[in-house]
Amino acid sequence: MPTTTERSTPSSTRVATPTPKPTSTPVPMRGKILFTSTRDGNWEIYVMNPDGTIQTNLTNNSHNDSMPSWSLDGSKIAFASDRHGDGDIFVMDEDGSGQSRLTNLGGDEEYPRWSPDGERIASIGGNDLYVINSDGTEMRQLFQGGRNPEWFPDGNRIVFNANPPV
Ligand SMILES: [Ca+2]
Ligand SMILES: [Ca+2]
Repeated sequence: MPTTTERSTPSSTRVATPTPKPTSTPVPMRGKILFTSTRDGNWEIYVMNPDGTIQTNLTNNSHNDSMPSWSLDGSKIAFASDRHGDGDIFVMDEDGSGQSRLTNLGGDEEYPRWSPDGERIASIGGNDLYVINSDGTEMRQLFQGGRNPEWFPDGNRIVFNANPPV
């Protein structure tokens, strides 16, 4: 008489639920647009939603505020303002609070651009290319005769229009 042997099958194998892994470091997306306008009588920096709603004047003074630049994480805005006579670089929080002056050269400083790590700001002062720490320290001239600086994503290089004096 045949004997039946019961095969024991392994009880259900537990499959670990895979933990989703981020493919890259997420960059905060604030979904806001910075722009400048003279609609209130002089140059001001505004922020609005991408659909044009909730337009807020962040500077709101009687001097010219322009050339806004987001830090990569969206928490800070660098900009140029002539509120102290000539153009200087300022930094403010994303809601317009905490406005502080970073530069004080005799001429106009303009075109501020954040380094990718938020530690430095490139700008043009008197037609020369400068880099300054975002806390206002260690301003250094990098090149005589330059415009329109932009950082490479690696933060180690800056591209700009060279216009050296003749
Ligand atoms: Ca203004
Ligand atoms: Ca200045």
